Amino acid sequence: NKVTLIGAPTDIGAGARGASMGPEALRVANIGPILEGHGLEVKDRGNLSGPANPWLPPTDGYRHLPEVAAWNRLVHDAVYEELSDGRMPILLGGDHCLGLGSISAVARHCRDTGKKLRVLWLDAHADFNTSALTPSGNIHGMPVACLCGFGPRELIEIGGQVPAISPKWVRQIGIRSVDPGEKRFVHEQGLEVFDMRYIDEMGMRHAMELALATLDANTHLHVSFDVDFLDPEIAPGVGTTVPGGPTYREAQLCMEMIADTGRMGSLDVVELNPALDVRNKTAQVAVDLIESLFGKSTLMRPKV
Ligand code: DIR
Ligand code: MN
Ligand code: MN
Ligand code: MN
Repeated sequence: NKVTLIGAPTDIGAGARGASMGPEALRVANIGPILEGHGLEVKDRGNLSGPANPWLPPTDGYRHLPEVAAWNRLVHDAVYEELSDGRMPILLGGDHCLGLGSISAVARHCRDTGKKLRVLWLDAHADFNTSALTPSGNIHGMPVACLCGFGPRELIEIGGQVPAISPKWVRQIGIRSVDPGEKRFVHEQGLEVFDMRYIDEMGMRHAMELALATLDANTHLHVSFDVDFLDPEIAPGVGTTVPGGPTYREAQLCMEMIADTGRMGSLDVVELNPALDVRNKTAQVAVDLIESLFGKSTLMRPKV
């Protein structure tokens, strides 16, 4: 059980500055030692180094496209290298545009090894915008669309095959903010979304049972954890808070049910913004939840 922490200190795709400080805040919240406490061999390969944030308005519907592409190539290469080495990559973001580099590398690894890929997208947002649909030009609102082949060539080609993934492989949980054009596109592409209304009506347990239902022994499960998934009451340190997210208990259950599958092969922790946090509490809650993702439980539990 070998994991590798990969820091990607950038806010290049975000609408607020500060997610570039995320990797260090997660280290300060003891992510490394806490994972070691669960019997994992942890390597921290430090931070990637990419272009600075020029903080410009959109060009042709995108903000900072060349810089976003450069960061994602770095992330892709690092994640792919760790997977090829038989280690589980944990991407410490950085904003969620980096899910593109990370998941395109995971998809490539799955093609190499004949594994089936499932992507669990924990987020307040669907991140399914395109340059025509986006209200902001911020590429952190576009990675799922890019992974599915809808985006500029320099982003969709990063993993060597277009599209990198099929919308059928994605399950989204916790969604409660989708832009008007994006909403139609999510529907057209048939993304499987367990939004907050679904969780209110059916409960986190049922949502996760369905989201995890088609995993098998040959599945690589990638978890992309946007910290704004969480209710802002427990996680204020993010650039785009949306009220009405999962509570601490609901989020714990979500993570524990993922852990129970034993299928998680890679993880992104993104959008943590220490500039907006309160005494690093959002980093601490994120690390606490990541601990559950790696098997922390209150009692001994029978193997399922
Ligand atoms: C909004 C905000 N949907 C946009 N997106 C995200 O600008 O595309 N915020 N991902 O975290
Ligand atoms: Mn592998
Ligand atoms: Mn996101
Ligand atoms: Mn989000």
